Amino acid sequence: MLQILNEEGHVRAGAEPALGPAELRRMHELMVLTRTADAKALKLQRQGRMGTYASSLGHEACQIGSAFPLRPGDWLFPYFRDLGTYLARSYPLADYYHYWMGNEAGLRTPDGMNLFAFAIPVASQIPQSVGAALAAKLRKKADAVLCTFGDGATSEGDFHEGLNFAGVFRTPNVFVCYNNQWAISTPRSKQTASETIAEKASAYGFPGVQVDGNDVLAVYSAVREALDRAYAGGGPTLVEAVTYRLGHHTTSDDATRYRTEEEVKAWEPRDPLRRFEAYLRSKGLVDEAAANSVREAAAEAVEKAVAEAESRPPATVDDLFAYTYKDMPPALAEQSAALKESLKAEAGR
Ligand SMILES: Cc1ncc(C[n+]2csc(CCOP(=O)(O)OP(=O)(O)O)c2C)c(N)n1
Ligand SMILES: [Mg+2]
Repeated sequence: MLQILNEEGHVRAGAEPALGPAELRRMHELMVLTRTADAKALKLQRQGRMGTYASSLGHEACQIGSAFPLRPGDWLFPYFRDLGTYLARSYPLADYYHYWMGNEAGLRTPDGMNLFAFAIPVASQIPQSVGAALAAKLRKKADAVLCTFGDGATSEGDFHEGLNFAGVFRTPNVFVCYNNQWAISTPRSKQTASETIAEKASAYGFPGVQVDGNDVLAVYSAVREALDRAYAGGGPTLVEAVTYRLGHHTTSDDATRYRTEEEVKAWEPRDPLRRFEAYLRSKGLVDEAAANSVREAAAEAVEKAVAEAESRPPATVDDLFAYTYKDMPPALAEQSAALKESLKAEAGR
C-alpha cells in the first residue's frame, strides 16, 4: 500500500509529490472546507432544513487527492459521497446544499464544468464514465475521465462491465474506489473474497494500485500518475484508496446496530486532516494562526452557502419533469399534465 505520510504526518524521504507551497495550502483549505461544510450539513438535517444526507467525514483525503490533479478539460463522474471532490472542482457549495435540501436544480452543473451529476444508483456512473472516456479517445482529445465509487460498487455488474470495456478499448479512465470498509451494513470482508480491491484491475488487463486513503499525498500521487498514463494513451488505472467511513451511512442509518465503537475509535487517530496539518506545520507552511484563519474562512463560506441555498425558491412541478430529457417524451408529458390536473383538483377541494 502506497503511503507518503504516516499517521503522525511524517513524510517518507524522497516520496513527496512535486507540489509547491500554494498548492499544498490550497489542498489544506479544501480539506478544511469539506470537513466544515459536511458538519454543517449534518446539523441542517437534524434541524429539518436538509433531507437525508451522506456524510463525507473521513473521506477528505480520498476526495481532494483524487480531484486536485484534474485538468479543466478532464471529466468527473462522482457518487453521492463526494463533497470534497465537488469543492475541489470549484462547484458552488450553495448548489450542492440545494440538492440535498431536496431540489434537483442543485445538481445542474454550471456550463463548461466537465462534471456529471453524482450517481445515487450504486456503480451506474462507472460504465457512463467509460463511455465518456471512449468519446474523448475517438475525438482524439487528450482528456482523462475520473470516476469515483465505494467498495460496495465493486460487486455490481456495472463495475465489471465498465472496467472490462475500459481495458479492452484502453480508454483514458482513472477509477478511484473509496474503500471505506462498509457498504451500509455490509463489511468489506463480505463484499469480496479478493485480498485487495486494487488487484481486480489485473483481471481487466490494466494496473491497479492500493493507497492509504487517509493520506492526501498518497492519493494525489497515485491519481496524478494514473492521469498522466491516461493522457499519454496508456489506458485505464484502478486506484483503491483505503479509508474508513467515520459516520453513519447516511442520516437515515444507525451504524451502532452493526459495528462496534472500538472499530470506529481505532480509525480516529488516522484522521486525514490532522495528518496533513501535522505535515504542513513541520514544513512551516501552516501555523496555529494560519490554521485558525483557514477554519474561519471555511465557516464563513459555509454560512454564506447555506443562506444562498435557503433563499432560493422551492422546486416547481415542472422542475420534476424538465431536466432528464432534452425533448420530453410523450409519456412523460402525459404524466406531467396528469399530476398538474390532480394538484389543481386537490387545491380546489
Ligand atoms: C443499484 C443500487 N443498489 C442499492 C442501492 C442502495 N444503496 C445505497 S448506498 C449503498 C451502499 C454503497 O456502498 P459503497 O459503494 O461502499 O459506498 P459508500 O456508501 O460506503 O461510500 C447501497 C446498497 C443503490 N443506491 N443502488
Ligand atoms: Mg463503502
